Amino acid sequence: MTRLSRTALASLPPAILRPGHDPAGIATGIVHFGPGAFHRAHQAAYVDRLLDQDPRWGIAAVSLRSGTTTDALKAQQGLYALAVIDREPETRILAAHSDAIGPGEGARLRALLADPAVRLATSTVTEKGYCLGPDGTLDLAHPDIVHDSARPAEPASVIGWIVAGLADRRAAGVPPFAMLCCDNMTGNGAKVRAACVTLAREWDAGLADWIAGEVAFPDSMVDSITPASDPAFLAGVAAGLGVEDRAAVQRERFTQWVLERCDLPGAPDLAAAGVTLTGDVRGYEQAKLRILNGAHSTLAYAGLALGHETVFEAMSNPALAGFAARLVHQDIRASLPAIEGLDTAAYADAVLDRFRNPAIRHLLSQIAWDGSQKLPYRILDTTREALEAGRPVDRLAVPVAAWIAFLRRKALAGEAITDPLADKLAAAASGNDPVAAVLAIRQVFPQRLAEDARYAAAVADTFAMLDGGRTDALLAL
Ligand code: CS2
Repeated sequence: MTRLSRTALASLPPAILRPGHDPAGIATGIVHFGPGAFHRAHQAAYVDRLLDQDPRWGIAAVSLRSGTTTDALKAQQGLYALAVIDREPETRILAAHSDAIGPGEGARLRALLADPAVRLATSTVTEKGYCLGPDGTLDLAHPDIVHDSARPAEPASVIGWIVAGLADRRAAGVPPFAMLCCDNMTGNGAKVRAACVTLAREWDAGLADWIAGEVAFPDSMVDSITPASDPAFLAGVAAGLGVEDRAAVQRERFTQWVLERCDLPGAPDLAAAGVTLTGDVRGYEQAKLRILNGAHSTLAYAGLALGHETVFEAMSNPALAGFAARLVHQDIRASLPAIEGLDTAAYADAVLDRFRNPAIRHLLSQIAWDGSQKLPYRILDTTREALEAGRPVDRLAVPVAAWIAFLRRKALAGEAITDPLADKLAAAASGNDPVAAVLAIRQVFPQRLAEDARYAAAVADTFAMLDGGRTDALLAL
């Protein structure tokens, strides 16, 4: 089967929506690290719209570890299909990528990051991709950071590449690019800024001060449910297009990108592409991370324990859906401050409704990845605040207990755990007292939380309910 390409565009079936600009006429103005499905379905869709108005902002997709996506983008001249799978489905060809840089193309990446035409760098490399420690600051003992501290010319980490790019610009008298982190972390911009300044200080104090003073790292919140592109989905896309597309992505219709309002001189006008600018992005970030991602992780671990496979299936279990609704409305919302322009009750209902989309097959096992990196932002911050305020934590203990049960099942079955702390987690979860051993992992649970007697008892009790098959009682909490 032929591959999707610029020439193939003309012969696609009429129902397929085409780019509103000439894909051959776009220049690179944005460098993006981590062109996984989420980036291709989310930020790229906004930039595609922006390119209809201004051709300067094509994206160079950078992948430091695997060439699969960058090879597909190269083979398809940056084109791929975005399938919006909702009550009214549509397929649209995006033409947002002007370049792709895979592993082993460091010289090209270095040149691009120094290019004055590039005014924005963005990233979706997942929480673990930033090499942060449990307190959210750069982990100087992380192997990639140890490498980058010693060899600034050939970075291994994304943080190393950003700092190297900024260093080249400073040396050449080129204004910096703005750096926009699009991963699910609270204060994502501030964390990446601090990480870059810390690494730069290992190299050159003047560079660190320049980055701290001159480079914008706005916080942002991103949201759109994007199930992985599995072989069945790709086969369906190929059948619909009549050409093969190895970079196709799928997502729900809902999409949101909220960005801290700040001065980004020379950067693309993201507001013109539908991005919301606000003075209170932290509020949106917290609401989204705690409500949507918190409920997602809860459904994932509890749903897998109950034998469900997808978010839709988990939400079709009335006891589990009821539990999730109580957790969100009674425990999580109580931890959120008033957020201007956001009614958290309506927001929570809308989120739970999105989980009931029958057209989306979002695997719980996908959400269950990297629990050690996700749970602190999604559940543990809420729990810590609940304890401080004297609110109950029984329901909030359930996702953690279900995570420990999930780790234990995997470890005892000898199955791989996808998590940067996999070995440590497997060892802790397979022992005699899995709850105490997992709570003792300081990279996940801060001491004050793990050693709070009320919390430790709540996790132990809910774990015992799950382990003893008393799920009715658990979900009635
Ligand atoms: C999910 C997120 O995989 C996960 O952990 O919770 O990817 C979620 O679908 C997105 O954040 C939605 O915006």
